[in-house]
Amino acid sequence: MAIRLYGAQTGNSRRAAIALEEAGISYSATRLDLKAGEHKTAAFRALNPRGLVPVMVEECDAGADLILTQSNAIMFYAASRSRERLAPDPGQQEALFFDRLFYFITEVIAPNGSAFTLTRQHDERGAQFLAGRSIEALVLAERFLIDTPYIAGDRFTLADIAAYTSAFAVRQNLDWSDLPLLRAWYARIGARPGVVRGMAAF
Ligand SMILES: N[C@@H](CCC(=O)N[C@@H](CS)C(=O)NCC(=O)O)C(=O)O
Repeated sequence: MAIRLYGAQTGNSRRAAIALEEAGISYSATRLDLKAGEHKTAAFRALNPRGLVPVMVEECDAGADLILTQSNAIMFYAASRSRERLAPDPGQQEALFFDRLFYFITEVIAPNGSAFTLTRQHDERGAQFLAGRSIEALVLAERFLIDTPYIAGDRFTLADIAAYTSAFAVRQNLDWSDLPLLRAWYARIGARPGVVRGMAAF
C-alpha cells in the first residue's frame, strides 16, 4: 500500500521521514512550500484541518485511507511496521524509553516550537524565555549518554530520532565543547544512512 508523506524542512517533518527511513518503509515525500501557504490550502486542510505538517497518508485498496497528522504517531506507526525494532519491548527498558522520548517531546521540542510561534507574534521576550528553557533541557540530556551509547539504552530508538532533530534545530546555539557525550552521539546519529536520507527528504 502506497505511503505519501507531506512535509517541509521542519523538525516534525524530519522526525517522521527519519522514522520511515529507519524502519525500511518505502514512501514518497511531497515537499510543501510553507512560505507560499501550500499547507493552508483547502486540499491540504482536507487531510489536516489544522494546516500543519507533517501528514502521512497510506492508501488502502479497500476502505478509508489512513491519515496521520502527528509526527509522533507517524514515528510509532513506522516502528510498529519495522523489523529494526525502533522501540524496546515492554518492561523497564520500555519505561525508560518513554521517559526519555517524552522528555524530548515535552521539554525540548514543545517549548522550542512555542518560541518559534512567539517570534512570529513579535514577542521576542517570551520567545527567548521558551527557547532558553528548551536548550536548558537539551543540555541536561548529556547525562542520558553516561552509561549507554544511545538516548534510551543500547539500541537506536525513536528517542534518538526525537533528540537528534531537536539538537539539529539549535546546533548553532549549543556550546558543544561542554557536551562531549552529546557531541559524539550527534555525529554518530547524523552519519546513519537512514538519518541522512530522512533529513534530506524535504
Ligand atoms: N503536533 C504536530 C505539530 C505540527 C507542527 O507544528 N508543524 C509545523 C512545522 S514543525 C507547521 O506545520 N507549521 C506551519 C504553520 O504553523 O503555519 C506534530 O508533531 O506533527
